[in-house]
Amino acid sequence: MSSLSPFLEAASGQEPRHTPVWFMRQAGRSLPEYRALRGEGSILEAIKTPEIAAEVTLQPVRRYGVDAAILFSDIVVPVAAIGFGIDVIPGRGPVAEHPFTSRSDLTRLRPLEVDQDIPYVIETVRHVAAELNAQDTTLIGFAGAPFTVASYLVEGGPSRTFTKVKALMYQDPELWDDLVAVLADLSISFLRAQINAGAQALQLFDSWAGALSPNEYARFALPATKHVLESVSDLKVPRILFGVGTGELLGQMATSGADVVGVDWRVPLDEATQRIGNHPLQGNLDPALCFAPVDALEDATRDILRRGAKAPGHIFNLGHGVLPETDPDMLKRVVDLVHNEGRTLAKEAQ
Ligand code: 1CP
Repeated sequence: MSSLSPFLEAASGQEPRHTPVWFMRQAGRSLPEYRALRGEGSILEAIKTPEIAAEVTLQPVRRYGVDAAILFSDIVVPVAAIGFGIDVIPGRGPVAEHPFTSRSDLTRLRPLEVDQDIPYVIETVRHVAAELNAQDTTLIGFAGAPFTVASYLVEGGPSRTFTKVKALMYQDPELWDDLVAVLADLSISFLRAQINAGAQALQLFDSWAGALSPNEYARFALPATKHVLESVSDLKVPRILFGVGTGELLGQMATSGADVVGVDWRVPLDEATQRIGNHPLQGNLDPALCFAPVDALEDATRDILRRGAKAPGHIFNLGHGVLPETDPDMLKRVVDLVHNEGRTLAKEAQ
């Protein structure tokens, strides 16, 4: 038997013992034990408390038996830690007190000094890695891709239209390039710190890349994303790149240096693998289907397992994060189905 976990087997294109599964945002508000532990207030405070952050990271592993834990953290942790002035408002998301508007704002973005700025992240990772070591569960570290982090800094908060970001890209492309270069360096330091402390895989979240056209993605987002992924290749851990609404970008994402490409629910995985080529895929159950009748949820899960078999490796996940109102029992059903039937359905479909 291989010494790799099922997650790492699938991520490296080997045949896993069972199809691995985890859920983006699995540690979040859908778990009563999370709400009980965390209470009110900014998530950034919880992240700064290693005992709480480690416990929250482990809660979904215990409840669901997922194959990976994702560190309880946020994509804005590095920019917050260097004092850009950003907080995460409950029910809303990251909000910047003074958004990034001009060249002088670059002075508010200094390099990350891991030991001084985020010692709590290192401590949390060490704690979780030690606990998971005895199991076959992989710890995933993560960071935001430069475009998606920039969108919060420039818009000042969550956005649907990305008007300020696009205005900046087109008005002052050199300033944009300088901004994403600084954010790339922050994400590189953040990822390296997590892997050095014991995380065994990494995911780069470019959640809002789907707001860009293929030309915009090629010009304004992909180069900095590539730089991040290539700068961590020496760490020899699987690198996952994920975004939402990226159907028309999947071919470019495959050239980013990512080992595994995350796919949202809009593109069936057999179609996605034609666009992506020879990479394991991660995805892609619509998180809203957890609110549908159980039969529909299970049929959709089986369909994804069959289509995922066309890729050189499949890590089951949702197509985006767990929605806060989700009934945890529905996710438990998905995990059990993927573990019990995943390999059989995949073999039948191959
Ligand atoms: O399982 C987990 O919950 C792991 C921890 C995790 C991760 C992977 C959190 C905690 N945040 C993230 C990444 C993150 N943060 C992303 C990429 C993933 C994705 O697309 O869902 C993004 C876009 C953010 C920014 C963010 N932070 C938002 C989205 C706002 C928007 O633009 O719509 C929100 C709501 C947050 C707050 C947050 N971060 C994490 C949690 C559990 C929460 C909820 C609030 C809380 O409990 O206080």
